Amino acid sequence: MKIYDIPGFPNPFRIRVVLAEKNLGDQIEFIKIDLPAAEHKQPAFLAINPTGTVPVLELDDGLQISECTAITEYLDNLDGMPVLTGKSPREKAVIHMMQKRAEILIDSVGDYFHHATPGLGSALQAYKSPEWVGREEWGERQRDRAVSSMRYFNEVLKSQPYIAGKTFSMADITVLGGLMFAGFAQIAIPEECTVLVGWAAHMQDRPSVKQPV
Ligand SMILES: N[C@@H](CCC(=O)N[C@@H](CS)C(=O)NCC(=O)O)C(=O)O
Repeated sequence: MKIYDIPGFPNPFRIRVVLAEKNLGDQIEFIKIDLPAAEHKQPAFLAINPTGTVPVLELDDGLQISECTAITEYLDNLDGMPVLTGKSPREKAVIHMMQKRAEILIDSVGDYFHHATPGLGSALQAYKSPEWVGREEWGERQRDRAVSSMRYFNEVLKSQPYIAGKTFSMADITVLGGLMFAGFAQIAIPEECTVLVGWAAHMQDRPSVKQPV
């Protein structure tokens, strides 16, 4: 299998944690996509993923799967023993619900970073909406959305050890990716979110998070 990504970026991080959790790292060939050079916006990459984002998983038969949730579902179920996406219908439903909420966090941070800050630099400016449509104001609203999301997860974690309940799941990985991205985009976690901060620190002890593939 191949993965198109760029190491150290938040969404690629999500899949690299999954690979570590499932011990699949040695089955993957990584192909680096140069995001700051806008390689992901060129026709060759858009043919792989029309949304122009990484990561993308490519199977040996050529099928290309984008979207971290879809990639995680595939990798987690490959051995018939899912540990990140739920086993029972109830577990699956809750994990997917919380995964969607976690994606609101990571996507809001991404929208703020790309639209209200210089983002990844000048090569990508051409792919943003022009200033006159209120791009920056919209971007600022995404930052507020990300901060509300942090407050929400802080409340969730007051009554359960993990984002989707009693066990570690892909939703935890997504929130960690969101907080990682927030740090990069200089969106501070609100001071009162001490439970979220403590949880994130505790998650760093997990081998897959400490050392993703
Ligand atoms: N919903 C997508 C998000 C992927 C995403 O936004 N990836 C970032 C890298 S962290 C990206 O490719 N950004 C490039 C851009 O938006 O220009 C997923 O789950 O895979």
